[in-house]
Amino acid sequence: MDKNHKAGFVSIVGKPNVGKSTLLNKLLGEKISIISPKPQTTRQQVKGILNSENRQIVFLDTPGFLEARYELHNKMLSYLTNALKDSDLIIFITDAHKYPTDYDLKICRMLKKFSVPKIAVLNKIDLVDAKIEAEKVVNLEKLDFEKVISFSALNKVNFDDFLDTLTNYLPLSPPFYNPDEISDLPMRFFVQEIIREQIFLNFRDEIPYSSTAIVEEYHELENSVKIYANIWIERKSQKPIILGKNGSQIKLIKKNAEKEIHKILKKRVSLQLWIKIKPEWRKKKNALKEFGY
Ligand SMILES: Nc1nc2c(ncn2[C@@H]2O[C@H](COP(=O)(O)OP(=O)(O)OP(=O)(O)O)[C@@H](O)[C@H]2O)c(=O)[nH]1
Ligand SMILES: [Mg+2]
Repeated sequence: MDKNHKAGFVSIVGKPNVGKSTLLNKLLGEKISIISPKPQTTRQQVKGILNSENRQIVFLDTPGFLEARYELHNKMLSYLTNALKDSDLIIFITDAHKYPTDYDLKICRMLKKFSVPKIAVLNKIDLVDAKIEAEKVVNLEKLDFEKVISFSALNKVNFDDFLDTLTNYLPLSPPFYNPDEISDLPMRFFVQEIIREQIFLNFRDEIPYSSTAIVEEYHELENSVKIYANIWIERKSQKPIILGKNGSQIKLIKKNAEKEIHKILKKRVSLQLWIKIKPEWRKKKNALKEFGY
């Protein structure tokens, strides 16, 4: 192994909906983490590994920082703090259109506990004019960051310089993971996330937040994959909404999720979905454990 090889953990933190998962996917050039226009899309720590000859950057996408209202939120916050504990570098990301909110400032205060270097990213600059962008950059520069960088993760950004900047802060180390891997999470996890993403994209109000998906059976053959999954909801009244008229909504979730899974596996995908009810699962420790949170 090259003695100049660098490797380390970089966590991406910020309030919900600022573009953490979008940034992770753009940096990796692959869709690892699900994205939706709604806050609280990411619920767990999602690892994405960027490999090149001289470096391995292990990115940790985290759930957006929030005030815990349910046991599920406590779990989400624990994924966030665990990621921070493991980090060699922290990327704090914020929305140029909204910064500074109370939550942004709360996170910045919380980050002070972690003595590793921190970089601030002002994201979504496509939504503000240059003057506002400059003002907000100056504001962030007054805080405890080694560097402040602004861009729009949605647009074409040349991330090479950004990655070099991150690498500067990483220790000399051999890789932690097999350099052929982009994540250490199993395909079942990605399938569950893809189903959840479809629920976030296609339903409003409480439905996305009351839902989770669990793969019950996963059979991968040479050219095809057969998956059985349950969508868990909290109330009986939510079932007809997810089903839709003549099953139109659940068929849409199935069709879109199959397409997304196909993109990853390049195999024929058959996904069977069932709806199940567990009242108030977000508040119950046992249910959360059963659902992998
Ligand atoms: N206009 C604009 N939208 C963006 C940009 N980056 C991300 N978004 C959008 O912001 C929304 C939230 O993006 P996510 O990546 O899911 O945000 P997140 O921070 O991971 O959100 P949580 O997982 O809920 O904490 C999505 O609709 C993205 O398409 C950007 O640079 N400009
Ligand atoms: Mg996210």
